[in-house]
Order: sequence, then C-alpha cells, then structure tokens
Amino acid sequence: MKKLFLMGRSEAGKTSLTQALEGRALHYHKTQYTNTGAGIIDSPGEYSETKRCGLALACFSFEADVLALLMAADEPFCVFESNCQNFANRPLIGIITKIDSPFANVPMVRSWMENCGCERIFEVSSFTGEGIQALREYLQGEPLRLTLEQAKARQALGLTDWADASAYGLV
Ligand SMILES: Nc1nc2c(ncn2[C@@H]2O[C@H](COP(=O)(O)OP(=O)(O)O)[C@@H](O)[C@H]2O)c(=O)[nH]1
Ligand SMILES: [Mg+2]
Repeated sequence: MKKLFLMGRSEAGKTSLTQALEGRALHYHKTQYTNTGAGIIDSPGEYSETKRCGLALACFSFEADVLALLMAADEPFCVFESNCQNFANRPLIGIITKIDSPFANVPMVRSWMENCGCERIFEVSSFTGEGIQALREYLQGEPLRLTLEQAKARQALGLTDWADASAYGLV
C-alpha cells in the first residue's frame, strides 16, 4: 500500500477524502495541524495557501510514497504554480474532488493539474463515492523505487522521474 500525502487549499475536500478512502462516515472537521495515519497524511489548507508555509509541504512529502494535489471541481482558481512537481521526488498525482457539485468544471481543473505536472489525474466525489475505488486501486501495491541511475536516464530523455519509460527500453 502506498502512503498518500494530500495538499490543497482549504475546503478542497482533503479531510472528507481521507474519511472516504478509509471507509469512515463523513463528518466536517477543521484540520488544525498535519495528521498522519497509516495510509494517508492530511495537511491543513493554509500550507498550500501561504507562501511562508509552503516549504513545509516539501518536508511532509518525504514521509509519503505518492503526493496528491487536491482541487475541488468547483474551485475558481488554482493556488499551485506551473510545473510544481519539481519540488517533489515522489510521483505527483492530481485528485479532482467534488465532481458531484452543480458548479463543477472538471476540464478546467484538469488543465490546471496538467499544468502543475500531475502525472495522473483522478476524479472523485467523497459524497457519492464515485472514483474512490479507482484511487484505492492505484494506491494498492508497493511504491516504485528508482535508483539514481534510473532517475538520471529518465531525465536525460526529458521525462519525469516517475514516467512509465518502458516504451524507451527503460525499466
Ligand atoms: N459536494 C461535495 N462537497 C464536498 C465533497 N467533499 C467535501 N465536501 C465539502 O467541502 C467542505 C470542505 O471539506 P473538507 O474535507 O473539510 O476540506 P479540506 O479543508 O480540504 O479538508 C465541507 O463542507 C465538505 O462537506 C464532495 O465530494 N462533494
Ligand atoms: Mg481538512
């Protein structure tokens, strides 16, 4: 099982998604500090919204196997910069939450996530349960471990470290 780190602005749906992935009933709880459980690290939105706190996200990321940017499908703007996968040395995925919202604009949020460098994008609703199983399946199994040489070979091809490079003869 891969350990997942959730980051995103307040109200993006991180804590609800944690509860949904863990099979718990949803209840609102303001996240006051970074919580770590067996499989998920949930951070307060302020870390993603405040420049001075943003560095802490990089520190927390070292405790996880997969990093996720969370954005609600009805968010009006994106707080993450382009190519922000550069701060990470773990796979970075995007999770679009609240796809059940009547104000959802999934293609727009998807384009923000692609711009951020997310290598996979999941669409979920913690309310209806849609997409949760696909995310659980992705988290199954052991995390991919790369050697320095494997990472450098991918970088030489202009690929992200975690890209599936089998088409280039790399394992
Ligand atoms: N419509 C909808 N609302 C959601 C969903 N997930 C969370 N919310 C609501 O969004 C608000 C913020 O959720 P929360 O999980 O606390 O966000 P966090 O600040 O990122 O941890 C709460 O009022 C939730 O009930 C969802 O899948 N669909
Ligand atoms: Mg929270």
